[in-house]
Amino acid sequence: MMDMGEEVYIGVGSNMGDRWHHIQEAIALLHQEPCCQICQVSTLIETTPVSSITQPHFLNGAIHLHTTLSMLDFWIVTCTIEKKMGRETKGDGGPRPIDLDILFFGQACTHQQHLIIPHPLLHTRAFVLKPLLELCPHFIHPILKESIATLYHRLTD
Ligand code: PH2
Ligand code: MG
Ligand code: MG
Repeated sequence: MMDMGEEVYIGVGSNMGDRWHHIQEAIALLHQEPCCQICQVSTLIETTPVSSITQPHFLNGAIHLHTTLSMLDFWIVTCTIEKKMGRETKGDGGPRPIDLDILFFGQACTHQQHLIIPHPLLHTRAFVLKPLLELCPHFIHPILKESIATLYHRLTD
């Protein structure tokens, strides 16, 4: 049987140019990766920026995929796609054509300089939890030990 690898959830966002087209392009580039199998893409939703600077509204969604890559190799894939799509490495939180954030990599946890998994803010952000709620309401956050549905309802109810 084929090794399905790790169950991964990515948050995807765009607030520059043709946002829908950027997200479709990122999905197509992930689809081309031989070690990645896309399972499901959430509905894309228009969201108000959570930001200290004024910037355009986002289109946000989440992607469920399986990968046989290691966490670091998969992270390099996401960074390479961001770069290929014109993402600048300013890290100033300003508008971007594409943002690919690894939310969960199975139940794995890491805390490195540029990579923290699970994403440290995901339980505070409705623009992340709402798309996840559609894909995996019963997925358990490996640190908080609570389901996406519980985290979503705690934030929004
Ligand atoms: N991403 C951020 C900061 N703020 N706000 C929304 N609505 N959507 C995002 O994807 C987003 C944000 C940093 O990556
Ligand atoms: Mg982000
Ligand atoms: Mg990011």
